[in-house]
Amino acid sequence: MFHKKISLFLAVCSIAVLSCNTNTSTPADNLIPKPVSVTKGSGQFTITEGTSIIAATEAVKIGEYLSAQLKPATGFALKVTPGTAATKGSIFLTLGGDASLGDEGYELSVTADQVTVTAQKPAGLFYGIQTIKQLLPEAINASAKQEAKWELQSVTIKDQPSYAYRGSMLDIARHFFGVEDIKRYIDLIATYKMNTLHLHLTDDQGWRIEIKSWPNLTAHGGSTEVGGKKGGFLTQDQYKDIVQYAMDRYITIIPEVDMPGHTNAALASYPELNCNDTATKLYTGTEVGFSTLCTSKEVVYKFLDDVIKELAAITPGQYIHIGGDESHATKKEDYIPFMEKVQGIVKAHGKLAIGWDEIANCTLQPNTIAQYWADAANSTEAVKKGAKVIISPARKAYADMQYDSTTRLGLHWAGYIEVDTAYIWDPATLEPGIKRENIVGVEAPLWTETIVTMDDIEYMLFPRLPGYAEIAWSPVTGRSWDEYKVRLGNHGPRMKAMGIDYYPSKKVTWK
Ligand code: TNX
Repeated sequence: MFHKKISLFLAVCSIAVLSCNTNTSTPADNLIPKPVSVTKGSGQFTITEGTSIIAATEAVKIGEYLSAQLKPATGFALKVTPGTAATKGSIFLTLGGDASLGDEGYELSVTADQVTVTAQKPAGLFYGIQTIKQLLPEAINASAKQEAKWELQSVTIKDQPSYAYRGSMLDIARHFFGVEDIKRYIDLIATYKMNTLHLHLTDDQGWRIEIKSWPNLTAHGGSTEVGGKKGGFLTQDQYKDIVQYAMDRYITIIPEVDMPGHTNAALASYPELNCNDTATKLYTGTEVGFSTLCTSKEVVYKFLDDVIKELAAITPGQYIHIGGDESHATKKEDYIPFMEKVQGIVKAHGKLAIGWDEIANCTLQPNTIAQYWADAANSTEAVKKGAKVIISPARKAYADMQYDSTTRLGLHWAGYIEVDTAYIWDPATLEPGIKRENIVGVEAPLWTETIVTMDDIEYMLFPRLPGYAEIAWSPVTGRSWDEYKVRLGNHGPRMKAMGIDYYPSKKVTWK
């Protein structure tokens, strides 16, 4: 009996050892997005109650963000002190260093004595902090106090993004999502070093941003959503709060007002926007391409001028997205001068325009960006006209596409997008006519015809979003699915600790 017990004990031990041996990687091996260079050292730094955060004056706010990020799981309230020199046992955030790191790059050094993040600009420090979090045990992502040793392995990391534009889009028009959900969305994309959130604010099913000079847009046009339930909208104050929250995380909000199609909510709210002067009915279905503003009416341009003026005034970012997709109910000869005129309105209010790839049919203002979603010919045409392109190919980057035929949410008109399909592509070689130098970056849009709750959002975004973030951030050389899928699998407990109920794809071995 005694011997049996011992041998059972030994058997269990050796299995434990074996399973440990099969996964000896450390957090530094599993970073997403993968840094440009990681050199592991020996020893580790331990964060304790007494660890202080020392930050350059311009970085005190970032130091406070770090302290707040570490607090829930560690229970420590780390003190942040302004300063220009590190002391032993501190986390030091400092500006300067290697100029080649650029506006968003950072260098992170972890030794037994201290952690130092160096960057040219505060944004780089912010990204360094995201890396620090991923170097800590996964329990750091929990929202309540955990028992863990808060150790970071010694390492030197040099890192900077491949693309300047790294984003996601959330459609709050088909189903409305309010301030708390949008803030969580911002936190989730910030974790993966994305810097842009495109908000699709208006569509056939709802107008979701308060426009003071046209109040019925939200009073009536925002009152429902897909499926017929009560809708909702953001007041300008709420929008400003979101913009600030995003800015504190180095994320730019790009607001989209879609036009001349996808406008039923506006057409239902103001009869004069229709060619027959008759308001349409509110729409709660999911068809596309049936609505259009009356492009020959002066009042329509007065309307758009007011809308863009109000939006520009509360949007510090330089871009306003003017949609332009799927305007099947607008004649092409009307669509072209309309989109050209609206680009002018955006410019008059001091902003630059982005349009979905159909905008390539028009004369483009210098600096208008085309967003490639469906039509390679359009996008290539935009490049020929000198425009830069955001790469969001539906067949690769649409987060509302189902993973496979069993996915309970989402659509599949552009195909099924398993986690490997979402990862295995390179924006710079996707289309022969769109080269690296024509591309500002990558965006993964999430349309919400079938997405009703924050849980639904997270299920569709995860685990694809970390891959999109990596495509936008990490060098293409050295990227491979076989290597990435191991990191992603090891990342599972982190997503769980963040409270994300991700799709457990069979293509990945989950830790
Ligand atoms: C196409 S993408 C659309 C959206 C839909 C989406 C659903 C684009 C510019 N237009 O209106 O919501 O497909 O996947």
